[in-house]
Amino acid sequence: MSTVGKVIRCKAAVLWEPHKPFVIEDIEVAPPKAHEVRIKMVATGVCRSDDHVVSGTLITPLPAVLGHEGAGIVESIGEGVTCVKPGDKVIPLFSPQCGKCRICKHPESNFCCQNDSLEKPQGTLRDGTSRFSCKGKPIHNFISTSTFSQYTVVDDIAVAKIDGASPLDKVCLIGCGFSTGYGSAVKVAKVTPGSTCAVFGLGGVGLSVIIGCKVAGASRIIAVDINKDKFAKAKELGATECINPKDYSKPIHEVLQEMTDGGVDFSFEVIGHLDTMTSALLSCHAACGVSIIVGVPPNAKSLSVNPMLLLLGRTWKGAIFGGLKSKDSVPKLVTDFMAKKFPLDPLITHVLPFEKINEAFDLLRAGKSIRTVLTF
Ligand code: COD
Ligand code: ZN
Ligand code: ZN
Repeated sequence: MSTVGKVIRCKAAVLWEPHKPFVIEDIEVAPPKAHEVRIKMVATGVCRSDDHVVSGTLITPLPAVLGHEGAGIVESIGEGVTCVKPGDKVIPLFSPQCGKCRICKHPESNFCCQNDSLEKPQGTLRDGTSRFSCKGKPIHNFISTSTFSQYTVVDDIAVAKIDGASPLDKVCLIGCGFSTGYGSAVKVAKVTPGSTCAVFGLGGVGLSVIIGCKVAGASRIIAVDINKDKFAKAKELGATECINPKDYSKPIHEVLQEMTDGGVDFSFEVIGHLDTMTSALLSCHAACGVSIIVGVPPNAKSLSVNPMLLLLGRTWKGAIFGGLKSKDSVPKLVTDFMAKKFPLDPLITHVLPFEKINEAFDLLRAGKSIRTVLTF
């Protein structure tokens, strides 16, 4: 029986308040309004930023359906939607691409003005409401996506149609973690063939930076982590050397400077700590190095920096979603994955049924998983 135009009753993981587990609830998902798309979720990754909401370090209106690294199939579309049709495989975009704002029109920038992340999130679709309700109470959206639900509704500027043959339980990672890391290397840093790179932090995002450095043709990729258990996978994905700051008595940027004739060409901070942001900056060459901030420190804190560190010629940059324009890039990344240009499987350490979402977060918090994919 067709569900088009009807309210769908389904299961979703609702976060009612911070510091509490997710509760699998029966919710109602209203049909999509104009320029909205209702999606049947097939798979979703669990990302650190979802956990930042649980821990209260990322503020978004609650109760909410979290999740922003998913893939699914279009169930129905609202009036005026032309970019997708029912049956299409899609990835929701936490960083939308409206195509009309100043940033979308800028040739290089990607953080569309229609985003609902970071600065004052509303927890709604663009019309200021949500299509979710539970026990008669409206439930908020989360950064335009809300993938921890059997069905979600997104704005049409926040969804990308992808290859119909792609495995959704793998390419869901392109919705956040993989693209954030990979894009930081190929798009933000623009890593050059033969260059030397240093990657601080070997979680799923850091490993994706390594994949990007390798695809871009870097000849040395030095992986830095205080957990040596992370080194085997980093090497499998392209790291040429792995170093642990705990093994040295001097600061790690001095070690890297000595290893690389004064500093690397490109360094990446993929941890989200202020001290490692400074270390990564100092690790790149004073006159030609480029340092990229990928990690966000949970509580907005400031760094004090000597301007001389930049005056000699260093470049210091950062970006959300790997600097990629989402609607344009996500389908291309899926095509590249299908053409085996890069792997995703090594990033997926666990696959669990959606109902075990709290187990997936326990694995993340215990540092036991790189990425857990929940399947519906
Ligand atoms: N020195 C070296 N390595 C360290 C140190 C240190 N002082 N401290 C921790 N580490 C290592 C850990 O051992 C671990 O291996 C790694 O750093 C961090 O890995 P994870 O698994 O915690 O993190 P990721 O890869 O899943 O994500 C890390 C980010 C920092 C990128 C992420 O948390 C983040 O801040 N994302 C925000 C960026 C963004 O674009 N957000 C939008 C939606 S997510
Ligand atoms: Zn994320
Ligand atoms: Zn825009």
